[in-house]
Amino acid sequence: MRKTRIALLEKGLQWETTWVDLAKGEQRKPEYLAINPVGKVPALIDDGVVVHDSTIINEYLEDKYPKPPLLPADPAMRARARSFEDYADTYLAPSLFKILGNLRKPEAERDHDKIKEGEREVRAHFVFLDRELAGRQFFAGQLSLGDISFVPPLANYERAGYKIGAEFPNLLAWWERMKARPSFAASWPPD
Ligand SMILES: N[C@@H](CCC(=O)N[C@@H](CS)C(=O)NCC(=O)O)C(=O)O
Repeated sequence: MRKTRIALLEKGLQWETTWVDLAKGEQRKPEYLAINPVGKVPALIDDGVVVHDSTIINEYLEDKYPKPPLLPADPAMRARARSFEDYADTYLAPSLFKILGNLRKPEAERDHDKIKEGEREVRAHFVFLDRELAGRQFFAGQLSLGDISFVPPLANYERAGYKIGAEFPNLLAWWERMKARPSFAASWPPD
């Protein structure tokens, strides 16, 4: 998953990818369930330790390989970074899915009301995110797991032909900052 690839790249870590073909249901095969009993990707195997769920993998990487840090030192700012990490997964991604999940379907099967609903929700998220970035380079002061978790959903949004509007200047400047990082290009397309 790109979120985890970005964290690995930002920490200068090397990895090897083993692809699990979801369309063929390989995630439900006993060999994979022995690694991740939940039957989802991604999973990380590091020195024999198995970790699954992209958020937990990134937290593990931060604990095991603290330099360079992807969480601030101050507890309040760490909580802020984690809140934005959760916001990307729990709030932004489902709204984007209402749009992108439909655009992946043939035109005749698309639910246009759902797309409109997603677009309205995304706009409200952008209002919030733009406000939270006022006077800040990154969501929690320095680059953190919070910023990283927004990259895959927003990159999907752009690939679908959408743009973050100029009415969200702080969000737009932050997005350009994230896209300028070497980890952005190096994490896509997947290796
Ligand atoms: N919260 C999990 C979500 C994992 C997830 O839903 N992975 C999807 C692919 S993006 C998957 O494995 N789907 C296969 C399936 O549900 O059978 C994470 O961030 O790692």
